[in-house]
Amino acid sequence: ATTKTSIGNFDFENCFMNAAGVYCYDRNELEQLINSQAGTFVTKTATLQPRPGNPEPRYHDTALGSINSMGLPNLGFDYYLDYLLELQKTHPHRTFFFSLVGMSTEDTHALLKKVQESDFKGITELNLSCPNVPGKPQIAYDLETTEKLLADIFSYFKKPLGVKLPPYFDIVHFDQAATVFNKFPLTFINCINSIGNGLVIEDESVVIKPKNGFGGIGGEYIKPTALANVHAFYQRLNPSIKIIGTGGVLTGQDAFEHILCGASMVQIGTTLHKEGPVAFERITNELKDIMDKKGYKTIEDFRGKLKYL
Ligand code: RRO
Repeated sequence: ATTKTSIGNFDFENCFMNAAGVYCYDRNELEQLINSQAGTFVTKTATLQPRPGNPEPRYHDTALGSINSMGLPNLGFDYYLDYLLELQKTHPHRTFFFSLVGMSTEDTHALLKKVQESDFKGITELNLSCPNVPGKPQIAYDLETTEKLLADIFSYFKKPLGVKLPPYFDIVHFDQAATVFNKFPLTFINCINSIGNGLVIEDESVVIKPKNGFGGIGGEYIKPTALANVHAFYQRLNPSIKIIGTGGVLTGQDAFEHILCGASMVQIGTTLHKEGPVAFERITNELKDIMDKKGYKTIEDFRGKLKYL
């Protein structure tokens, strides 16, 4: 079996990649992803200026997943764009993802205008779902703001663009969000970011410092929510908007389920943080074994074909 895939007009040798925030802070980490089995990478979400992020400890692994309140630490837009432009010369046949968001609406437009004016030929992922910057709500929970933002963006942005979404938890919210996204020429949506503002306790204490321990939850805890979001949008979106499935992928079986729900690409966050880039080889082999047993030759043979009772 092959796990190759495509998003928009771009082909990828493997449907697995990192989730933004994990293994993508600097050139050293990104280079390890390039040299792994991953089909591509996405950068740490970049802001206009570099940011140190929240005080440490700000990431903690648990038996069933992780909690983080990183606070958008990143090396700044120029650092990641310079590297991506360099990779276009050294790896001309590969496509990489550039994750971005501004600390304000004005910054977001400034960032996207810089991408539009640059030679960047890859795919841009606009992060509408960071749960960890004090005083800044997850943008995509406000659909009126999101619709206006996307309308303004698509007036000047003509390159491939997708959005990283927070989990939604109500059928009416799936309906309302899909109605907004269907108005725009999005290349993809990515479901889901961490489940925002959970609380992990060990030994009578919180485990991370920022926000008195509140942080985004990832890993095994979140797979059912991630699958529901992938499938809810798969049922509702125009088929030209591809879906990236993220959340709770520990094994090839988890990835198989994301693809059954409609995902064209599968991202790995908490498991990549725990295991390192060798996770891509293990999970890819596990998915191929499942496909071989079932007689599926490509992921298109079962993508979106979830069975109902
Ligand atoms: O940096 C973070 O705290 C962070 C971000 Br921007 C995000 O989108 N999701 C997350 O879990 N952490």
